[in-house]
Amino acid sequence: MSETISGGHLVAKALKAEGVDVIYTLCGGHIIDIYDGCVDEGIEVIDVRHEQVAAHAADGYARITGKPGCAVVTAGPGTTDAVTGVANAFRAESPMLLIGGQGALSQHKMGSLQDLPHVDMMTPITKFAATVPSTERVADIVSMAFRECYNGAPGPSFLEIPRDVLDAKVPLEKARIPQAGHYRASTRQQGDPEAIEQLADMLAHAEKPCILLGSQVWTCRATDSAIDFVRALNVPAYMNGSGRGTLPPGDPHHFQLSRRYAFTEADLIIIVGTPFDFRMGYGKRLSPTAKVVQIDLDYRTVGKNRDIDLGIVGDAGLILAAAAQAASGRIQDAAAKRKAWLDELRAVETQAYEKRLPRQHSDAQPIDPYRLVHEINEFLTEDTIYIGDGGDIVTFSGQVVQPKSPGHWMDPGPLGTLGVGMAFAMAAKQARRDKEVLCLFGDGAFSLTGWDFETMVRFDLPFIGVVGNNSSMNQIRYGQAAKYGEDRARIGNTLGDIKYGEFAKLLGGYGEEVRDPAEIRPALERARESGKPSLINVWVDPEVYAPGTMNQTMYK
Ligand SMILES: Cc1ncc(C[n+]2csc(CCOP(=O)(O)OP(=O)(O)O)c2C)c(N)n1
Ligand SMILES: [Mg+2]
Repeated sequence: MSETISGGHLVAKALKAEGVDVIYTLCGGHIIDIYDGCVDEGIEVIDVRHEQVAAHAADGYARITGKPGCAVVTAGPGTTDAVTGVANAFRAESPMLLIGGQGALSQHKMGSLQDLPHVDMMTPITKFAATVPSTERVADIVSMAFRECYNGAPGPSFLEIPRDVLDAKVPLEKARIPQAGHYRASTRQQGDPEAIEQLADMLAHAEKPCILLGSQVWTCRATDSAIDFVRALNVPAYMNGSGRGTLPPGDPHHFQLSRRYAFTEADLIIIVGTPFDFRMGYGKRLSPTAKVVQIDLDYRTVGKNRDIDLGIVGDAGLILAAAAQAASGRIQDAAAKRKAWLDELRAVETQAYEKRLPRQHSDAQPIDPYRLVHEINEFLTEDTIYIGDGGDIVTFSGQVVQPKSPGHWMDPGPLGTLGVGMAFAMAAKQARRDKEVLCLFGDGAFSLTGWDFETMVRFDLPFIGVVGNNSSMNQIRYGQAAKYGEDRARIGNTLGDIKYGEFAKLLGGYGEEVRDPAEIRPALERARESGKPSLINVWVDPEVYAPGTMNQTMYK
């Protein structure tokens, strides 16, 4: 008799071939054969408390490792619970595979337990969504799904595997099992050489250029090319999303607080790997007279919402390296030529920084959120991965917290999903045990997925959690107060005074409460030293709001 293999074991082989060494999951009878396959392939199984967390963790794993992440959830409610995580990965261009269970093919549309039209539901928020039709094809279709994750800008794929397809055993020689490194090609593109020449020309003529390094700079692992580019051509750089930390704070080309000024005054603006979405004011805030260049992995993003002077589709690193090389002979003495422009921006930057400094040093009680995010920023090391998960408090941190290394900043991305924090911390710590992980939560955001603190304890994944607690969904409350008046502003946004430090202790972690701003730093130190998953609950002033919240820029 020939050797046989089951669907679940074929899934595990296909994951292994892709280099996936962990799956995030919440169990169900439809999917247990995948676990059994993971045992054989040496793939770790991290079981969480909510499928949303499993999907966010797969997203986070992809961002941290550069490999696709994988979440496995059961049919029906398991899959619907994971929808938010897939949607977040879709908007954030994060390559992950969600595998959902499904009722047996033999009971198709008969009303089996947990049966739902998963593929129809997932199609608009994935790059690829399909049913696996036969056991022989399981590994083949998993590899297909991974291939599709890398079509243009990366993103998620979804597969549902009917229970009878997953559990059945087929002769080994009948199953197609793609081998590692032999079933998909690199999709990195260098960009049109003519367009690179044009960019080099524009750079040679620009007196006041600036560059925005977006999330794809990290996705493409283009850090070195980006640094070489800005240094060789003496171009001031702004960073957003996962692109934060490409240059360390203090670097002469690192700018943050003068972005609006630069976008108004520049004569050449190069946008790398970030769309003209709400975070960019849909491109409307760029000087109408500046030349605008957009570089992106996705042709659909280039020129969307705003006209551009030059668009280049491809890999940020390859394009920036080629452009720097092409321009190098054409710009004589780039550094000297642009010194005045950099000095001008630095002066704007310094002024903005100094204006805010008293707030960052505030001794007020309840604590000024600026003080909290300032303390966090000072506390971060080169090896601390920073995660922001919340509303107003995270808007504060976006202005003040500067990651010290590339790939050390995580936020949900343009879906603005509350509840990513615990999952990102889980994935970051699991994938990079050598790193410290610090997550700042709003109290509202924390409570969406906070039970997975228990998973952090169970899998011994120490991290420093900080809850900026204002007993409110404050970012929404501000908009209600502004629109309907203070007396009607407390509807639907008020939370209890929960001592999240006690919650951490209940679940086996380290916890503290902080009311005195002078105690923030020592509490952070103690959390670091505890070596446990921790929550420092910092009571912040509910009556102060971040500027971004007050001018409601997220809706503009
Ligand atoms: C999943 C999800 N639900 C709702 C929202 C809308 N929302 C944006 S900010 C916010 C308030 C968050 O409160 P908290 O995390 O406590 O932060 P705070 O604004 O109080 O600092 C809400 C509910 C969202 N972005 N994501
Ligand atoms: Mg809050």
